[in-house]
Amino acid sequence: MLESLKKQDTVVYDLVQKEITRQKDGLCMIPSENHASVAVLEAMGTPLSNKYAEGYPSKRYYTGNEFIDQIENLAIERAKKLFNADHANVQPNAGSTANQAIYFAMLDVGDKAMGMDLSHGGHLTHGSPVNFSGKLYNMVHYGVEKDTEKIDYDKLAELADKEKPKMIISGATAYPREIDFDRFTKIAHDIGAVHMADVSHIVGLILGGVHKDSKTADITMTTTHKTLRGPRSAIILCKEEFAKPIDKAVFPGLQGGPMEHIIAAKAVAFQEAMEPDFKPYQTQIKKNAAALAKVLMDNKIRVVSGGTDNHLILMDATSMGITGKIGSTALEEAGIYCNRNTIPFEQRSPFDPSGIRMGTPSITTRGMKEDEIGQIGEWITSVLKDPENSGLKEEIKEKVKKLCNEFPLYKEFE
Ligand code: DSN
Repeated sequence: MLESLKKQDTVVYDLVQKEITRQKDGLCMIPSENHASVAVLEAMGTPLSNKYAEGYPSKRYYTGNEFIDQIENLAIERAKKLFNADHANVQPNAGSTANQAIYFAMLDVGDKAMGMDLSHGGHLTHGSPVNFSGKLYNMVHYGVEKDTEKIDYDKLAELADKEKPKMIISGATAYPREIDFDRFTKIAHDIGAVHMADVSHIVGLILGGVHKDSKTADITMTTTHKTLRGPRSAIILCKEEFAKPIDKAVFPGLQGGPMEHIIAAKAVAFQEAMEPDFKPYQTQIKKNAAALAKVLMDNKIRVVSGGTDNHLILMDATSMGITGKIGSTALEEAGIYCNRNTIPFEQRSPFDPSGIRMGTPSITTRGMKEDEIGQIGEWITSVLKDPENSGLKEEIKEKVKKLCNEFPLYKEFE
């Protein structure tokens, strides 16, 4: 693969190869990343990228969309089947755009909506003051409780009743606990609000039957590249009554020509998620995360909320006497990739916060299970206990590489 690129542009080729080698030789423990299949990657790298297709299947503004229409329809049909949804829009380019489209469809500028606070695990687009969502809409935030570091649904209901938002957003990017989407729906509907679920992180777990479903939500969106393991992109699923405003908000509201090569890759990923090996994969992601949380806690590292119910762990690096930045940088030097993160009731800056977030979707894709997780947890602990020790980091990096070679990735890119 990549032969033409190699011949034509060695600069780009060399950098691509270095990145492939980094992914092969290191442990990706960033919970929002994954390793897509070669079939998904191939679909993205096709001449479908050349085609403009503003509009929707059979309602395009350009000619030449006979096969593009079939591809987009296939992606729509597979998404509807996979999620048992009334309606699917497969055009959003990214999670942020999908959320923007939903707000555009359901809210007017200045309207009140409610989302999880960023430092408690919410996403930037759930109303952070530095994001369009916080600037254009009157966003009220809920969070976790100080003692449990979990959502208290009774308090959430009280806040919703007091504030009366037009829309309630459930979902998070750094919340290690199961989300009760049905409870969110009830809370929203009791006050006449719309419930929008952002299931981007946990979508695979939901499809795998190891996390509560968001099917009662009025609108669900998800990115397609995290636990779903498809291309870097997003989709919106909704009840029929919201289909028209959602479609109008995506196009012509926000986007122009959809990326049909990415839509083709989404169709491939949706099919993969319907194959028999997908559910066991999701079950193993969750088992691996639980095993990792246990090793870390056994090693006296404070894990936010005392564990995990999903694919991610949020640890408090200050319990090791370091910051999230120091810890995540030291782990990177040992070939273990994760990200620094704020923790609930954060006292530090987002640039050098207290937390480190890590997850198991990518290493589970490689086939790693509890035995490997035990070893990885010990390596993580050693590095975090002694982050300045260059010899130790080099030694662990070599061990990480050896382990990764036992669970190889992308043989096609040798
Ligand atoms: N950047 C993603 C994450 O890491 O959770 C969310 O957009």
